[in-house]
Amino acid sequence: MESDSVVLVTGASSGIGQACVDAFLREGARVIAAARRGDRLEHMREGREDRVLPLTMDVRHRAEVTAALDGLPDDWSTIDVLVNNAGLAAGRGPVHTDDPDDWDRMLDTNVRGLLNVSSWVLPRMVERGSGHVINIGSNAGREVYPGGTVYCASKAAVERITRGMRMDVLGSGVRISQVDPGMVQTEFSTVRFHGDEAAAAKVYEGLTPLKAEDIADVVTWVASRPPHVVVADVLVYPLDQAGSGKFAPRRAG
Ligand code: NDP
Ligand code: 8X3
Repeated sequence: MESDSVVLVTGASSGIGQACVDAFLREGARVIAAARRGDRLEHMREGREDRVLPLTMDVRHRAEVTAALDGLPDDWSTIDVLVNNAGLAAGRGPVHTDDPDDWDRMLDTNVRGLLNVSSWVLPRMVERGSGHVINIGSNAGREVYPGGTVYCASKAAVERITRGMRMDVLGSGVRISQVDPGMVQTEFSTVRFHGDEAAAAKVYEGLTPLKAEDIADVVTWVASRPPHVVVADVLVYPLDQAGSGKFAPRRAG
């Protein structure tokens, strides 16, 4: 990755995305930080106005995504690296009792949202003959667990999209990668449990989960390999995890 590259990070207002913004800035990049909560993005920009460009958009709505990206200032519109990170889980119940609105939120964000953003960025990369798309999947895309049916399906779709994209752009000079985190302590569980902080905190009790910065380190490493190298995919677990729902015995304290 060249210094002064332009990196677009979706889901930049929190967790892994926010950590990616900081990590890419440390690498010398300029970062377009995209999410729905524009107030947070404005806050992140403070003191680094020339290096961070907030972009408020809901990735679920293609017209909104297209309008936001069409409106980028000229010196920000050539995107060198896209980190498709915006995503969520909603609900942790069995599929037969889940709220179908939660399915829509997950599929619309994790799958259609990723495609909506890529549909603006990727053709321009292919036309230029350079660029790098890094999709954030999950260990949950590699296996399924009870109560995770639709979330796991959405992340399995991300994995198929990553592989297919790489085949589709083969020969164009564009790189396609995927980073699959295991358990990372972010706002993910608060969102999943619809704002129930106590239920969210329980997920991480007695374990040492990954930090968002651990994943951002991997993402910037993937992006900074020499141009002829494609890190196709990386799975990152905390020490205490060996699969979906497979954790070391919980320790007290
Ligand atoms: P957070 O909840 O902390 O961050 C999610 C980010 O996605 C927020 O910035 C949120 O911003 C953004 N987002 C959600 N919906 C939309 C939308 N419709 N349009 C635009 N932005 C949206 O969670 P994480 O940082 O943990 O999650 C980041 C990614 O990592 C997700 O794809 C998640 O599936 C994946 N992941 C997380 C793991 C974990 O254990 N935490 C493990 C494996 C994968 P805003 O609400 O402001 O729009
Ligand atoms: C998030 C990881 O295992 O909670 O992608 O589904 S898990």
